[in-house]
Amino acid sequence: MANATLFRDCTLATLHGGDWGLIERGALLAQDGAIAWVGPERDLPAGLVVHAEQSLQGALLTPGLIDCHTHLVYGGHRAHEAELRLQGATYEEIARAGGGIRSTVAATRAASEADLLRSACSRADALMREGLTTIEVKSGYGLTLADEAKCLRVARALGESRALSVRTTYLGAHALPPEFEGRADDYISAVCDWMAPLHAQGLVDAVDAFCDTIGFTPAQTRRVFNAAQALGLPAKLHAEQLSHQGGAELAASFGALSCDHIEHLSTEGIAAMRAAGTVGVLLPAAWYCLRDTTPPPVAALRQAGVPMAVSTDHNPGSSPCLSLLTAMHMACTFWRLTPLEALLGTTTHAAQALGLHDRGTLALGQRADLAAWSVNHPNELTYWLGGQACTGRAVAGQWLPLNT
Ligand code: DI6
Ligand code: FE
Repeated sequence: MANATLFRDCTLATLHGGDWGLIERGALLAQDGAIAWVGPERDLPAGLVVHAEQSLQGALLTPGLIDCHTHLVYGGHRAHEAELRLQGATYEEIARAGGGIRSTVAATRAASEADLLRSACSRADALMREGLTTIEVKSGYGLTLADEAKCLRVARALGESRALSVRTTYLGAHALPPEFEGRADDYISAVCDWMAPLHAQGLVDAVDAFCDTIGFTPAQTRRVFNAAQALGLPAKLHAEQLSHQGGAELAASFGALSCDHIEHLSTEGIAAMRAAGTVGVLLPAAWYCLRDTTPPPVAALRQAGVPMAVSTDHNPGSSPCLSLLTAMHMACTFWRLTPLEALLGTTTHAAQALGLHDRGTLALGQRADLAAWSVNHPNELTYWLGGQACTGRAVAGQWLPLNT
């Protein structure tokens, strides 16, 4: 059945052409889930078929926000490790002592699918209160075929239980599970073997790996990417987070959608990403929580024209962050992104980092995924720190007001 909702009485930030694309007193028609008309209200063509009207009461309307890098599905939490870090222990020391990712792996394996879904839904709810309409969710805390499948099924179920698009990423190469101690190459063989059955179950949209000193080597990462390529799955990479490994060049050589973290990215890595059209995903909340001091080379990325996305990296270890607006604020405050770059980083460029071409701007034919905000100008989205600026979302044209 045809369905057309006219959103009116709003200021639009269309992000057209990579700019704010502001339209005062704007209107937007969502028809059958997509944007069928957008522009100043006074230019609305006569005779438009409209089934429902939604006054946004002067709100700012942006594309719905996209969190393009999260580890949302896991059991337990690691508040005790955060406390150890406050006393001086480093993330790497905790990981090497058997804590870190491995402790979450144990809790995730022990958790039921229902429990994992419950906790993931409550985290997603927090993100959706800030205008989130699309989220990427990585596996990587199961590390057996059955447990990776379980986590990816939970991610898919999240998309069924909430008005939210979910993209899944297989991150089997996240950490070495205890049963493979001393046999990292064997584990990578298993990670590659599991990929086809997971993909056959419709559980995998992209493949990621953690290429770092406490993760896997570039050679091991290459094996994972070769397996992904053979299945036609796009690559993403946790690259150059704690050290420089040349992971960015490797990922770019596979045409990766994104390289994420990239604090220790080299000039060669930037050039390779630029040539491959790979997005640089900035994760300031992880950097902040780990009290890191090496910032990603934002000015060089900007100068090279590498698109930058911004994400929470939500995970129980390095980034228990449930606020994409806070991550955007941090990207501006710590790394001097402009407020426009931060918003592009959670809309247009975040969509690109997920290989999605149907969202991220307010343009004809795009999905009508929208966020409404009680602010006058989009630069306020990275100005306020906390508060409740989001007044509602629309997902595929369906208006979902926030009851504050
Ligand atoms: N980098 C990260 O930021 C997360 N994983 C990774 O490879 C952290 C995961 C964790 O500490 O649980
Ligand atoms: Fe991560």
